Amino acid sequence: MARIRRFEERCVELYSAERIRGFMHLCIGEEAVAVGLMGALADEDAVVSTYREHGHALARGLPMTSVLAEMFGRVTGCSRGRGGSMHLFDAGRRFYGGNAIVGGGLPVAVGLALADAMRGRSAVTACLFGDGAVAEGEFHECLNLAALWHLPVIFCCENNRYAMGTALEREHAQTDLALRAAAYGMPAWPVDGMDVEAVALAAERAAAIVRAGAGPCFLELRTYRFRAHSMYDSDRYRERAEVTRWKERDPVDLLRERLVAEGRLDDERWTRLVAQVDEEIEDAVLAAEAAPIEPVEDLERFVYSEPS
Ligand SMILES: Cc1ncc(C[n+]2csc(CCOP(=O)(O)OP(=O)(O)O)c2C)c(N)n1
Ligand SMILES: [Mg+2]
Repeated sequence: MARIRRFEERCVELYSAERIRGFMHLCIGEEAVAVGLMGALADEDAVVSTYREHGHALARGLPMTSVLAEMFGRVTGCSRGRGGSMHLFDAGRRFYGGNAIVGGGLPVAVGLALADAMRGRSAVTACLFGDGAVAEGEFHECLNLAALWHLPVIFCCENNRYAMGTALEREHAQTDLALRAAAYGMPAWPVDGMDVEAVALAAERAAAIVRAGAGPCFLELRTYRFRAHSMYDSDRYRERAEVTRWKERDPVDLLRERLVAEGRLDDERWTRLVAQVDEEIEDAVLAAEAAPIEPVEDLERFVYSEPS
């Protein structure tokens, strides 16, 4: 979580310096969701993510160098620099985006799970999306089909209480999102998304249910983004006091304090850990800056798939 946090804090500086361009959405405050969930998945499982996916990608094991190079628009990026922050993709790690379309990953995830089921594989697909996606038609179509066909999907709703500037209660007639999913006949429950251990336990339980062939599960991961929706958002739709209140349950601090109390972490080890992370980040920045952009001759490649 510290690695994701420091990475994104550095991305803010790089964005201000115009090293990173385009849209950028940060998950600062939501790191426990990424880390808790990915720990419950195996290499053969699939992940479908959103545009707020730096943390998901790093926790899934995409190298920081390939993530940052992508954000710099370099050919060494995981999507050859063509996708940027919102389109991190790594088929080898079964990380199927990064998607700019709210809810756009849901049908992709159900399709992947259907393919795995048809091929008799035991893989599960974890599908991440925001509370905003729950208000869309495709959310309901996807949950319905996944439940009807007993598909191996863990639906992971990152409920950070806002869809851009729209608060949960201004968008949803029923704000208990797990209850909405339960209507499709799948196990669905709310989870403290600020507590990485709670997320990990819930994800392990959900993965076990789904892997056993019982059909999909739904986790409502209650979390909060500490920063604005994106780099272009002036963040004037919520009270400062609310942000401050949520920051009191900062997921990184919560775990660090717990580990210190249990005698499993001390200041020296923590400082060393942060220093290691910072070194990894600076190496990634140097590598991204040194990497080339895609040659103009390649611009038309991948419009159609290439024969292998
Ligand atoms: C289909 C679609 N409608 C609208 C948008 C514009 N849009 C981008 S992000 C966003 C809010 C989504 O909120 P949520 O799903 O809660 O995710 P969060 O940003 O909070 O992580 C909207 C409406 C979009 N990208 N795609
Ligand atoms: Mg949201």
